[in-house]
Amino acid sequence: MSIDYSQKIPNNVNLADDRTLQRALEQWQPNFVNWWDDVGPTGSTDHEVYLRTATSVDPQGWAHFDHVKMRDYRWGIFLNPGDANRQIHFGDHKGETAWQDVPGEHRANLRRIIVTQGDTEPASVEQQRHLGLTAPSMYDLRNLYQINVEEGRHLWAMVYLLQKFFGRDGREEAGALLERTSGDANNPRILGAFNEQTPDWLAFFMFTYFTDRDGKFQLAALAESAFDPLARTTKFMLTEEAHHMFVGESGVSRVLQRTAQVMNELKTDDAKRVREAGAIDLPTLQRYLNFHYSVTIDLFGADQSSNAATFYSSGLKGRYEEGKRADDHVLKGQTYKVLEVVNGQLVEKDVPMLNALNEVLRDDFIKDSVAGVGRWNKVLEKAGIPTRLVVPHKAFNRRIGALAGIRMSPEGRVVSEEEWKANESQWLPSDDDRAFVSSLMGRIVEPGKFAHWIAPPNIGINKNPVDFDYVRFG
Ligand code: BYC
Repeated sequence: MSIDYSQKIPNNVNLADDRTLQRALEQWQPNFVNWWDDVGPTGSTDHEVYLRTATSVDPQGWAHFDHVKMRDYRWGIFLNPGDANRQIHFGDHKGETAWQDVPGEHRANLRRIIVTQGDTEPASVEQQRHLGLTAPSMYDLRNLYQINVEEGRHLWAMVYLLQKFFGRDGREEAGALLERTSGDANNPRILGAFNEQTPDWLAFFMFTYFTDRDGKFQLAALAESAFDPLARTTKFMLTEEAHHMFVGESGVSRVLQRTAQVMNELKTDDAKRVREAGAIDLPTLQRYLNFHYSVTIDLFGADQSSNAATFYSSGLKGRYEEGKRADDHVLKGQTYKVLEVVNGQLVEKDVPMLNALNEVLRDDFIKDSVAGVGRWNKVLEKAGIPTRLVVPHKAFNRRIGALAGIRMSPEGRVVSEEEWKANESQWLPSDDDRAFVSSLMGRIVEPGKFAHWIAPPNIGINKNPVDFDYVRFG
């Protein structure tokens, strides 16, 4: 399954054999490049960046690393190999052969899922577009650009499905993916978190830790799909996604390392003194975490959703690691616990599991997120700092589902509007926090040099030294 780079659009799907599709995609391609030029990474066009490019979809060596001019990055269409005998392994069609085409009755729902997934990819590029101007190092700048080009490629992955399988509707949707804009009041991106800003690098690291992890779980659920082309394309996207979450996890770890070092040097846990010394204080880090975690868990949708039940039963979207679960994979008659507020108290109630599948996926995400927060705490523990970061309660600061709009402390206590107002700036990043973090952001791009507020990484990219020239400025 090596990728043909001699084509205008690199691909491993024999695009040259389907002239109509090839023409449709070649018409979309310049619109994509215009979109990239307009709202992609600011001022990056002439930079030569040490990027990985997929050369095959073989897990044992799928990527090639080299300096590539950002403008010349080859976005393409890469699907994991197919298995002609693959069977649907959950829902009402369990045991039937997976679909190579879209069944008429599932067309609208599949289109909606693919459009929603596709919409997040360009949205994140738009959200991150100015970060290059304040990169804490050349190494970090390279990682930002790597993520940006791969999110662009993920958009290609969804546009391929739309254009190949959804005819004129698909072409229109592919166009609209380049028209909605993150944060635009008139034509925003579809999901809430993708209309928030990513104004500074702490927000970027939290976003890539938490929000890219939503990507991991949603893509993993789609990789189970009965619609085989969707399963195959999302499997390959997952291969790329791992690095994005690594950037977030290691980014926050490095911030913590520096903060802990400053706290130890000054022998203080006073946030004001830590700030004066040019590091990010732990309460600010906790507030950023609270924000990105709560906004991200909203991305799983309402805790009870008839859409989720339909998506599962009709085979469009499975659960995380569906194949590893030891139940009947149909789930009729089973129940799951969700939260609601009764008389000012949070209570659990049992609801049909099929309707609670958004909550099931959210809970899987939460487990995975908490594990990484534990690894962050090890950094503090090793430095002898007693403070620990924690994820807030699932009901904290929610905007979607039964818990939306309930005023809740991070520990999970229902609070009055008054108490919320009095504490909001302790629980979520305040204007002052954001202004402080923003004041630390300055562009540092000499090889091997790092901003004061973040520790250098232990190792570089692709076994290169940390002070390698990851970006050559044109
Ligand atoms: N914001 O029945 P419900 C990634 C809407 S991230 C705004 O619960 P459903 C990436 C919902 O659309 C992965 N609106 O919905 C990460 C519905 O609207 P309508 C992205 C929201 O369908 C970083 C209504 O509320 N992939 O890849 O069960 C960088 C009722 O809700 C939100 C996917 O999401 C929200 N947060 O669940 C780059 C996978 N949540 O139709 C990339 C595909 C819900 O009533 N998407 N609504 O107007 C899906 O599977 C589903 O659409 C959702 C929503 C799970 C998102």
